[in-house]
Amino acid sequence: MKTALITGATSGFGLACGRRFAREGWQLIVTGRREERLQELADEFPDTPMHQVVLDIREVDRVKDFVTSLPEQFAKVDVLLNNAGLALGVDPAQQASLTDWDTMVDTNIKGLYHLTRQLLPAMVARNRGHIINMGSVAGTYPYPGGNVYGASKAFVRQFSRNLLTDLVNTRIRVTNIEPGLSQTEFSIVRLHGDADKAESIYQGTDPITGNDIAEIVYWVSSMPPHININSVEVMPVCQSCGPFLIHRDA
Ligand code: NDP
Ligand code: 8X3
Repeated sequence: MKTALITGATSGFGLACGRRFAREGWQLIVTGRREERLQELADEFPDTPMHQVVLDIREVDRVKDFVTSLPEQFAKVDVLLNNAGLALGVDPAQQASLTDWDTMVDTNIKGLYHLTRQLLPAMVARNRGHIINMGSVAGTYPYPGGNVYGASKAFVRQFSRNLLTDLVNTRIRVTNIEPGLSQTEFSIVRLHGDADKAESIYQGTDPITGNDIAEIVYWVSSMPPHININSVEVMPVCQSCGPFLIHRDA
């Protein structure tokens, strides 16, 4: 039985991916801060072996303990889905909260690379594994208010490429998924709980869903072992890239 470790499995993409891999007969290691959501996922799939761990990915010492104390049955991770992450705020840089910036860096960058670093030696020893990182179109294209969030996802994109370079003499695969506008709890979190404002972001659009991303994540993980999908950039049809901005003096 194959094993997928999914961070941020309590909502959105991570939850949808958990369901998808469970339906395909994989066993799961699922993490997130909301214990009741992890339990709900386990209850939904009573026949799926599931190791649920309440873990704040920013607590890097706990990340290490989490990896070293994986039960024997779950210790051989075939897919690591580094999905836990968030955006906080849409203010321009000169007004943005430094606390929010630190939280994004600690979660999207440091949490992701600590967990990856802790798991990699076992993958290299087995010469097997697939690291799937959740990047974003925000890591490639700038937009107003994207500042540190976009920069954190640019880190994820380049880290993914550099991992591939370091691992070129192994069978380990690395993929960066780069979604655009997607309806999850992402915007509610970004707007600090303002659900109405978050809903308005998706009004009149046909956004990506968690199930859409789960389909893509499962697809990249199902490629023949000699194939590595380096990255998948995906937007809903209603989205495109903006023009360059030019400010003209009056
Ligand atoms: P959700 O808010 O629905 O899910 C985010 C997940 O991340 C939750 O399970 C949450 O779990 C977890 N998480 C956040 N902070 C932490 C933390 N400190 N420790 C552990 N887990 C944490 O949003 P999405 O599903 O949309 O987001 C998933 C990923 O996809 C993120 O990396 C996001 O940046 C990225 N993304 C999202 C897009 C979108 O438009 N929605 C587009 C492109 C990329 P809990 O709160 O229980 O800890
Ligand atoms: C989330 C997509 O465009 O809101 O990463 O930054 S976007």
